Amino acid sequence: MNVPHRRYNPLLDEWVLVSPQRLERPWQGLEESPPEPARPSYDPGCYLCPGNARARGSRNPAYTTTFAFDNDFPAVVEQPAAPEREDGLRRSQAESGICRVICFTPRHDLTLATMPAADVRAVVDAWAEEVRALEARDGVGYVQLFENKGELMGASNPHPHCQAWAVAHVPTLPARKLASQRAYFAAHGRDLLGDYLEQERASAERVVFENAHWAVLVPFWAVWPYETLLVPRRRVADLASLGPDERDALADALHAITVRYDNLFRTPFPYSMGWHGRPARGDHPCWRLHAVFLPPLLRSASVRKFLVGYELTSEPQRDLTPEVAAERLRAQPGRHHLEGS
Ligand code: H2U
Repeated sequence: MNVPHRRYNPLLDEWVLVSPQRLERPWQGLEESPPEPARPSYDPGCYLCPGNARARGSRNPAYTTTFAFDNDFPAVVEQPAAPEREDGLRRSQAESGICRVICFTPRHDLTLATMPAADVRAVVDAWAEEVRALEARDGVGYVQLFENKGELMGASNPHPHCQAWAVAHVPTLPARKLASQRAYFAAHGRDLLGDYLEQERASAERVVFENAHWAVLVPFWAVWPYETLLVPRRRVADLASLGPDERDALADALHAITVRYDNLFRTPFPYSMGWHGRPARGDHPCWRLHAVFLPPLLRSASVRKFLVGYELTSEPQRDLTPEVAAERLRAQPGRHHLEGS
């Protein structure tokens, strides 16, 4: 479909405008500066490296695998928060919770794309355990796990890490996904993402990578140029429910997609990645665990997609089709471009 059209996102119940011809327009706008040169394996000035002092004085242990700690600058806190208010159309709600930071490895210079498979598996285990432990705490309604990678995405530190924010309310996007998956399950008796995965595997057009337990695809409704969806072949609703083989296969899938991202423009590919597991409370047979990768780069390592004018005021718009994006990612070698060089 090489002409402008709209596509529906059944998970978020919203539309995206697809304008493939827009990539032909000349670009005289911002070019991002090239990423910083190779990093050292240990940086004495890094707040997240083993043995170093953090910004508020705590000292990291000399950790040798993953390491998680309470965020020193949390977005939510456990103390009793502001009371609820309703004043006409002016409504506010108390919010409370816990913010954690999870370092993937003691090595300052690595990423999910360049870490050994066994170490990525350790990250998967740390994610599952962090989410499980946070969900077990009183008053937690949802745990959002996310990684902001690269300066372009506003990461404040290049040391490989992610964050987990446990909050009392189910936030806006997971709440919308809950409503959509619930409605679909009520109407069809099957889960929405399971049916979607089956349809995509049948045509294979948008599938980038598959192994025995996971698939990575550019969703039909992708907004960001090289956005991908990582989804398990079995309906599992949260990270902690993944079995050992599924965790190994997840490490393999994470490696596969992040390597292809780096290879695409031969740069450490920036992205925001988020896990969407089921809400912490209640039974959710409709929910299938999934992760989204939302990378901003469009044309090269230095030209990004801006979601501004029409996108901010009307609806998201993308410039290349999800099918072309999937084809380009699929064509990338599974071996990292820096490996062996
Ligand atoms: P980002 O790179 O995505 O901003 O994540 C880094 C997090 O680490 C950030 O939330 C926390 C910041 O608050 N942090 C600490 O908790 N202690 C520090 O000493 C530095 C950074």
